Amino acid sequence: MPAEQVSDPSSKRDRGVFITVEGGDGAGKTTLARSLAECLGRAGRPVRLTFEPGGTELGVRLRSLVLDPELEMNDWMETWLFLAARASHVHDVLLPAIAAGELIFSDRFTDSTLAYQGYGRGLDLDRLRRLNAEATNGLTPDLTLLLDVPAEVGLARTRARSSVADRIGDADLAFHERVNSGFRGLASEHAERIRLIDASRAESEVLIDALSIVNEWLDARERAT
Ligand code: T5A
Repeated sequence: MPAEQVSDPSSKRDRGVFITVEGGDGAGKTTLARSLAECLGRAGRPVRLTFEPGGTELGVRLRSLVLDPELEMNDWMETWLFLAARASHVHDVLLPAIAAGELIFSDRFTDSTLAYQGYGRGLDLDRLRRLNAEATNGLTPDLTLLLDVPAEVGLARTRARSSVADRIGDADLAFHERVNSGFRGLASEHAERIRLIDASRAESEVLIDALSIVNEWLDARERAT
């Protein structure tokens, strides 16, 4: 497997910063991304928040298809829908925002495909990596915050919030446990990019850790340029 390109802050003086927030269902990604954006915005670092599957009109429509429990599809069909949503997100939102020098937080990106379709569904990881690279035109995040929470805790959170079923959230516990251990494996494989955060704690504690990781990374980038 080719090594992932390591983020070099000094080479990115004029471009934006692309940060992803990843984790299993109900890990608290959306909550954290919003709070981070609020804190960083108040500190004079405005953030663009976006998400997958979604982020564009096409992405949002594909999201409703891929999560629809009434629709039957095999695991590769599911993968292609996520990848199509990603291609649209990269082309229409991420690349222009990076070129414009923005600070971007995306709720999920390529690691979700490796964790859910690779480790969760059992699809070939190298093929998924190649497809991710094609869908993203080689774009990799500068930094990834991985929220780690036991699968049953995350699922209990999402089910407490809504009883509406979705094709993936409703998969069995063993599936979500494979996804979580896949995410942890990715964090060890890409320790230079992925920072693991214990998300079983209170929202405020998760936010403090995440904020300190992001501020440290941004400060290091500023010092290097
Ligand atoms: N998917 C996605 C793939 O299979 N492959 C892919 O390539 C991609 C991109 C949809 C599904 O698609 C799959 C993964 C998903 O199954 P999604 O919309 O991001 O993706 O789905 P979820 O992860 O289910 O999103 P959720 O919004 O449900 O979870 P979040 O964002 O992790 O959690 P959040 O912030 O909404 O919080 C959930 C609840 O918990 C509370 C919140 O208030 C909320 O009620 N909460 C906490 N409670 C206690 N302590 C904390 N620290 C808390 N943080 C949040």
